[in-house]
Parts: sequence; structure tokens; C-alpha cells
Amino acid sequence: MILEGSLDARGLRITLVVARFNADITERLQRGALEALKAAGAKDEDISIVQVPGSFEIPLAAQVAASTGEVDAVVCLGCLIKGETPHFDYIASAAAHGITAAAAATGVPMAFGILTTNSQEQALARARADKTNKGWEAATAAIEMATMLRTLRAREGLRA
Ligand code: DLZ
Repeated sequence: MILEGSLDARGLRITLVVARFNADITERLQRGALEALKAAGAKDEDISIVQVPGSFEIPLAAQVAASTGEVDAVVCLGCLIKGETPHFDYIASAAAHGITAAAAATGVPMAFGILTTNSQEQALARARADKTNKGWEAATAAIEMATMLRTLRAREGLRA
């Protein structure tokens, strides 16, 4: 038996957690994510946007949003551009581990839409206004996970 999610976002409540650092890029990721959600049938009133200063702050906001019990998936959006110091590595690692831990702690799927690039040019190439936009991709992953988990939980509930 194969159990998989769908790309139907009707009825799903989704929170975007968006970092303001490198806002010129993260705004494009946000647009891409919103377009993916709308294209999949999500309603405006079911979508929330939480802004945080930088990618480092994303995990805590994602965990608190998910802890309300009123969110089916979280889409984490940020942009880390490598500089001359190891700051990039610390923030990227903290964000990735923090989001993983937040999803595990809450049971709410969290998509990783944080770019980690060597340059602004690379970041722009991943934030185009089409389906290659990483915000679009992250939102799509969130929908698939939320719908898959709904089915999985219903199935497990029948067994219990
Ligand atoms: C400090 C910092 C630096 C140097 N670079 C980035 C970045 O490329 N992308 C990003 O999202 N945030 C960056 N930040 C900010 C941190 O994520 C965080 O907001 C601050 O360290 C305050 O906790």
C-alpha cells in the first residue's frame, strides 16, 4: 500500500514564517509561496504570515505558531547569503536544526524554504516568479506533508 499526500490545499491552515533579513529575496519567496497555496486552493483566511528579523528567529516563531493547534503546516522562508565570517554556517545550522526540532516537537510539518547561497545572484535565481521559486517549492512540500499526515493519522486512529 502506498500512502501519499496530495497537492490540494483546500481547508488547510498554513502559516508562513518569513525572515526580513535580505527582504528583497524573502519577499519574492513569500510571493512564490502564496501563489502556490492559492493555486492549490488555499483560502486567504486560512493563511497567516508571521514576520521575524532573521532566519535565526524562524524556528521559535514556527514552533509557537504550530503549538496553537490551529495550523496544519508551516512554511519557513529566509535567505542566508554567505559572507566573510562563519556567521552564515551558525545561522544556517541553527535554523535547519531548530525547524527540524520544532516540527518533531509539535507534529506539525514545517517546510524548509531558507536559501543558503554564495551570492545575491544565486539567491535571485532561486526566487524567480515561476514554479522554480523556492518559496513555491516549500509551500508545495508543506501541502503534501499536511495532506499525507492527515491521511496517516486517520488511518492510525482507526487502528488504535
Ligand atoms: C546577523 C545575520 C547575518 C550576518 N546574516 C543573515 C543572513 O544572511 N540571513 C538571515 O536571515 N539573517 C542573517 N542575520 C540575522 C540573524 O538571522 C538574526 O536575525 C540575528 O543574529 C539576531 O538574532
